[in-house]
Amino acid sequence: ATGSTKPDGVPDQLSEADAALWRGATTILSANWTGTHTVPSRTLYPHQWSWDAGFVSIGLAHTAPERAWRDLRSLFEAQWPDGRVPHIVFDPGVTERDYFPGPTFWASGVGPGGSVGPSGPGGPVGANGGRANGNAGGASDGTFPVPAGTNGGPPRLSSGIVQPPVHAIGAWTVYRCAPGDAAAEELRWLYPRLVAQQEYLATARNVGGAGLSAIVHPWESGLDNSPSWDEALAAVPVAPDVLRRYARRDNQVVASDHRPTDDDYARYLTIALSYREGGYRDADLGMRHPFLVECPGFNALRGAAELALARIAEVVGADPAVHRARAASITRLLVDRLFDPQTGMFHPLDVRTGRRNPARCVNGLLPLILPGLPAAQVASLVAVLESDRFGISARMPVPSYDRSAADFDPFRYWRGPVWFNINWLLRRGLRAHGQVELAGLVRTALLDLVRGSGYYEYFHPGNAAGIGSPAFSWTAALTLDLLA
Ligand code: 2M8
Repeated sequence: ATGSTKPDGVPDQLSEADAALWRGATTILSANWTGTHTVPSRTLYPHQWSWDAGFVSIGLAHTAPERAWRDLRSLFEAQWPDGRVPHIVFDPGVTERDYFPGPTFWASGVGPGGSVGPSGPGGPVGANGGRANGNAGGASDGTFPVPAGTNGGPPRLSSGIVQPPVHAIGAWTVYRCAPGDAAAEELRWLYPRLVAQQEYLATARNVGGAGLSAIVHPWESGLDNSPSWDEALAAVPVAPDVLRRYARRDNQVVASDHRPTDDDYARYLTIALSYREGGYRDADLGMRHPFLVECPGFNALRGAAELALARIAEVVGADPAVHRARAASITRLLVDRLFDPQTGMFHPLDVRTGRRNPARCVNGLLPLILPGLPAAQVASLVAVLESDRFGISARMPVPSYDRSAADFDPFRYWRGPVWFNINWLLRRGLRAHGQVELAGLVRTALLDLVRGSGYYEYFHPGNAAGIGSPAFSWTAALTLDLLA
């Protein structure tokens, strides 16, 4: 935080009520800290999640920057030789009974010499020994090559898919809040790894060929059961018996009518098994993989990551211009490929069919975070945000799905409820485009949510009740950022 603080680190300028909110958030982040990383939730998600770690670092930037750096390091120590940052880094002390699908399901060993591929269910999972071939790391200008095999540490077990790249935004925020030599050193360690992450998404995942990244699984979007994926999922042939072979765990921890359906879950597992059977390789995905979608939210965050990398590059002595150029190109591609003038928002493109998904989902508003988005699209997104469909107001933040849709579901996860991280991103976008008043409304509404209901995973978009995990890390972390 900027400015002076009370003895326990709470910023002086906060009212008593806000100071209590601040303390509550730091307590949750401490309770969810394992010593090397933060779990999203002790009960529901007992491992490290990729984009959660990015959001958590934004909160820790204000209270415990050294923990923020450690958290990001923990994640990037599990980066694959090809540059991908896994969506879950598994804690070996947690069993498959505590979270499914765990390391046995993903079986994503990294073999000697950096080859990736399944090590066989239950089999040994190799070390992330990886950069011997030197192909993954390195800034585009070659200034910061990732040294061979320096990730060190014990072998990491991970999933084989990715999540939206919010980590450069996180790292830049931590540095900005607490600069200095040690922080610059952390940036120097992270920069080539962040670049490798972006390179992976820009090349291996350029399945559609135009330059946007395709996700290979709904989980990669972070918006698991969003209506965004309904059409593409419906076309996935479900592997027979998949739910009998693998038992769900999530719907035993929280109410099953708040979670994805069994039918969704069967498809999630089928798609993951398909990717696993192909050794998590990305070559020829278009010929063989059942789910390939260009998500506007994912790609907008990839663009925003390039802008954060430009700032980081300035600190570490690399070339910022290349990152700015990439952000501009992603912004252009989003407008050309995913914007629909009829709905005034962005829609995911199914690479297999060439069809844009017609549902109006909140990931279609996320390109607002790109400062270079043309004025016409900005105006259009703001109009949608202000319309009854998303109803931005001081009383309630933006829901995850069009309120007027027939299948809007106020309880079911990403099909209606309000999510803190998404609203934090939208607020950032509104500010980037000078929409200070609307940004202020979102902030007020978010803080009212945690004040009234607690630091929940998500919230009912009508009565603001907390749903899912009650002590959720990114909700706590981003509350700190809003208060700081
Ligand atoms: C949710 O996703 C996981 C799978 O990755 C799950 O449902 O088990 C999503 O909300 C995702 O965005 C989030 O990163 C993860 C952990 O908070 O939970």
